[in-house]
Amino acid sequence: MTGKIICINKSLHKVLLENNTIIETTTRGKLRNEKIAPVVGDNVDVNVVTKTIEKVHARKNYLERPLVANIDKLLIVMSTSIPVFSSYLIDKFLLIALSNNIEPIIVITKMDMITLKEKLEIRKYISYYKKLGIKTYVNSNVFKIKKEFKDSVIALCGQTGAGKSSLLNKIDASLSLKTGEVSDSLGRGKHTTRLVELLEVNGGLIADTPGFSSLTLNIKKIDIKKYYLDFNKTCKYRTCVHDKESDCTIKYLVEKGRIPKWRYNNYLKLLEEGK
Ligand SMILES: Nc1nc2c(ncn2[C@@H]2O[C@H](COP(=O)(O)OP(=O)(O)OP(=O)(O)O)[C@@H](O)[C@H]2O)c(=O)[nH]1
Ligand SMILES: [Zn+2]
Repeated sequence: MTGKIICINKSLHKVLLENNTIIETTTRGKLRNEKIAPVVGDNVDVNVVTKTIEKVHARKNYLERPLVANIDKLLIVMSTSIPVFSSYLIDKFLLIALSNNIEPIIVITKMDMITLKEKLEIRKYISYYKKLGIKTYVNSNVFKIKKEFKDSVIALCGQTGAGKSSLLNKIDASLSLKTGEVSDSLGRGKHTTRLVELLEVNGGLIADTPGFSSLTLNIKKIDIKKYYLDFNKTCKYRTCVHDKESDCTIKYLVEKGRIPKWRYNNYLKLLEEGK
């Protein structure tokens, strides 16, 4: 029977089976011989009689820190104020998600804390991201955000205090996560290193670890433009990274106001962080 590993504790691998039951398995035998180490999130074939994992399916993505496979969606939670809004952080998380074959979804919080003028400013960012084809919601739109959880493995990231726990509480009140404290997204101590666990939330699974907020960029400079959606254009030089080169399509589009300056400045900053 197939299932998904939701938790690993030493040699015990908890698997959520397709019939919605949970079974505790080990990796005795074949897998061990083949030196395949299953991780949380892996889709596996389980022998329910011997309670062993027999096969690990191909992964759609694999992250080392936090150690987890097959994340479907990354919710990028960003507040409009306190902590201050940062399009740079959004762009960074977008890049990390897209380069790892994860669908990014932006959730803006604390729209109620800003003036009308500031709201218009934030709306400009929201429409640009939407234009790029990225789903962008405000956190009051719980109905739409809830739907994203169904049948998906979701991770949350964002600055401390952005409203991640508050959002999860709105999505599933039974989680009763503590908010407004220095804590991780599921209300536990920040410095206790724990293993990732997948929890059932609203018909989907959520990866329970604050580790996603400190995901780092691990991508070559030349590859950044591939995943920086509006920057994957052909310039005079094939190897153009849209920085100091001449005849650069992107720089032309920025000059003409077709790509916003902030988006280009964030790109240059991320380019510096590339390998
Ligand atoms: N006014 C307002 N306050 C909010 C909103 N969302 C969250 N908050 C408040 O912001 C504070 C921080 O929210 P949390 O949900 O704890 O933030 P977090 O992202 O989980 O923070 P960490 O656990 O530190 O990562 C809490 O006091 C929340 O009540 C919102 O949309 N509007
Ligand atoms: Zn260029």
